Amino acid sequence: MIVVHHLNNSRSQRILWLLEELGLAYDIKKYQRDPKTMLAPPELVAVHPLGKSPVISDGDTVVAESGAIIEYLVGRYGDGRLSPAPGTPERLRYTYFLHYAEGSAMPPLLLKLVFDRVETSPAPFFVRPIARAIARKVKDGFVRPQIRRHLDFLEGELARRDWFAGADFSAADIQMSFPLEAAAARAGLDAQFPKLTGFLERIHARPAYRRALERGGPYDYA
Ligand SMILES: N[C@@H](CCC(=O)N[C@@H](CS)C(=O)NCC(=O)O)C(=O)O
Repeated sequence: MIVVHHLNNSRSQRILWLLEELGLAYDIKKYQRDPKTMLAPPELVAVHPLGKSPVISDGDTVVAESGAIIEYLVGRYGDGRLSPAPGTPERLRYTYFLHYAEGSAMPPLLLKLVFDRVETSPAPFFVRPIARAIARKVKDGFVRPQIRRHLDFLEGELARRDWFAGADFSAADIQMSFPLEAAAARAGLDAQFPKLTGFLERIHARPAYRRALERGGPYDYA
């Protein structure tokens, strides 16, 4: 039996969604973030040394890292579903977006989250203005323009084709959902980007997405 080690409000929602799309049976082991630090509880370290989610186990096999989990599940159980045929331009785009989502899209979004916190966290009065000024400088000078560049790029991609890999929905769209949901929640992805907001509406309407939400529990990014 496949077990998903699922942290509330996290990237592991994508894995539940993939399993629902593939119609596979699975169990969920739920973990709650610390409400103050938002970090995962230490029990996750027993599953994988990094203590992050998602992680899955499938018998004795443990797989961490969303992209690797998606490749593992689609390769082992997909029977050709949710991934374009090898050797095609669609397959190359599929591979690209599987890596791009975590390797390129998430870092500036994570920086935004961190510097938003620096700006708003309580600090001694003599440190506060300096911390805020640094946070603002990094966000204005680097983070916001980077996020804008990514969103413009992605909007252009979806202007050329319906889904990230090509004409058909694939697991690359599942992988891309998290950075886009995060950008919509806190980084300016709005109606200026009609292809991207349309993408989010289309994925949120998928029955498998809805089922995954029911099983996974509350998810703020959606
Ligand atoms: N690139 C990794 C990122 C994993 C990751 O950072 N997961 C977050 C949840 S969205 C987490 O476990 N955060 C809690 C923590 O770092 O303690 C992946 O895609 O699997």
